Amino acid sequence: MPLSHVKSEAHFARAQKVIPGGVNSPARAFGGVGGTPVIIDRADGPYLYDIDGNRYLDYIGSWGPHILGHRHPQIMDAIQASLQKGTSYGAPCESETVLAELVIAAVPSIEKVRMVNSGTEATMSAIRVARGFTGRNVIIKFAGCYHGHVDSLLVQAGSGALTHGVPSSPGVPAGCTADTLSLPYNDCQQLEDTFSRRGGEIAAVILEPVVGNMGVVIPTPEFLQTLQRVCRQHGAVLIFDEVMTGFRLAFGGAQERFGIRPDMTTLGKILGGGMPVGAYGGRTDIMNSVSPVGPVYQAGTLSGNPVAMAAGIAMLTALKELNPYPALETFTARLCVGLSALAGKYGLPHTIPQIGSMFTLFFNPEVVTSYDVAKHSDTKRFARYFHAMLDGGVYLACSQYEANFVSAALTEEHLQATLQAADRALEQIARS
Ligand code: KE4
Repeated sequence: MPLSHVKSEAHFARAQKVIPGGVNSPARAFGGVGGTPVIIDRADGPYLYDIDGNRYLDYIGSWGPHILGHRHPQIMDAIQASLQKGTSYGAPCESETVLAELVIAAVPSIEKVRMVNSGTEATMSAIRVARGFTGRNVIIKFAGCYHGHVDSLLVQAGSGALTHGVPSSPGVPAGCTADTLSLPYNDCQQLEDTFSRRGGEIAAVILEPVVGNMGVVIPTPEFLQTLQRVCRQHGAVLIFDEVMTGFRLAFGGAQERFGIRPDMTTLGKILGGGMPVGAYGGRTDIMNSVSPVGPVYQAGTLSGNPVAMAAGIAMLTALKELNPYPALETFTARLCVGLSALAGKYGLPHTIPQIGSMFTLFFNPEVVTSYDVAKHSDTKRFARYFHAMLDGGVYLACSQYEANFVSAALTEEHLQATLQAADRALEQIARS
């Protein structure tokens, strides 16, 4: 039974008059699934509540940040306490150092770290630093990976760019992307060949060490090992974009799971506990090229904002205390086994890559290893599944080319409710 979205529809019509597409980020616009985005009124624990009074089990958690669920007491208390001391100083404060120390303790490859305000700022800055440090210009990225809306990285990008069918954006001058090479993810041979031909020009390779932005795509061990080897051989900076996977797949991120030590790492999402925080960091020799120590300029009025730092400190402290990762892995694995059984029961070709608390149900019979495979997914069938689940009170990522995120606020009761909604949804779409 479809839910009532009368108020959301009315408000979204109003929003579209004053905000492009009615959204401040295209990923929220339901472009990949059609229909009208529900307007959220509030969130608590595992739930989102829209302005029509509908309640949803939340499987995006603000696209990753809310690994402990919404309004976690430790994070909310820290934000409230910080607010009593003001909102922003434009001068150094203790909490910036405390959060930097927590990041460095959690991610050993990070020896020095700079806070910024978004994942995009983190990757944009990391690219500039890698180019400044090496004196080289060429950057390698991988098709389907999304690293924020950085000019030089909006080439065959994933996430909203892929969802909306514009993986390489207009408005980016050719000069900005002339030095960006986009290779197939998980393709060791093309990586090797590119380095053989142009190794001396390559400043950095940036990748999602587990892709979330074309749906979940897991790297082969050989791919990661090849990456590390060729970067070291040719003096290129290996950048793990862990904006999504950092503190998500393990406390030390994907690099902890895979035992790979990148030269630089970008972070965001969970790091801010729901507040706007990004960060980039890595080897001391590289990070010492950043102003004011070195010549590579990067700055930000609200970087290291004390309220955001307080939220990040509370988040990382809670994650260390609670260690939710084993339970998240078990929950997510059980959920995906259940979803796959249901999709199979209704004869729906699918694959469900899952790692840690990230998963995607691809309506695609092939195991998705790269952009070329992902793009053959049945996005129309996904759209019907998404809306059927939404009507069932389950809020999934609104694109086939996004990851879902399980939070520690979800319990057995929620797992069963999700599978019951999926049973109805998958039966419904199998019939249509
Ligand atoms: P932000 O600038 O959106 O904070 O971070 C950009 C970014 C960088 N790197 C990775 C691996 C990312 O996943 C992101 C942002 N992720 C998307 C979701 N796929 C954010 C959602 C949105 O754009 O609204």
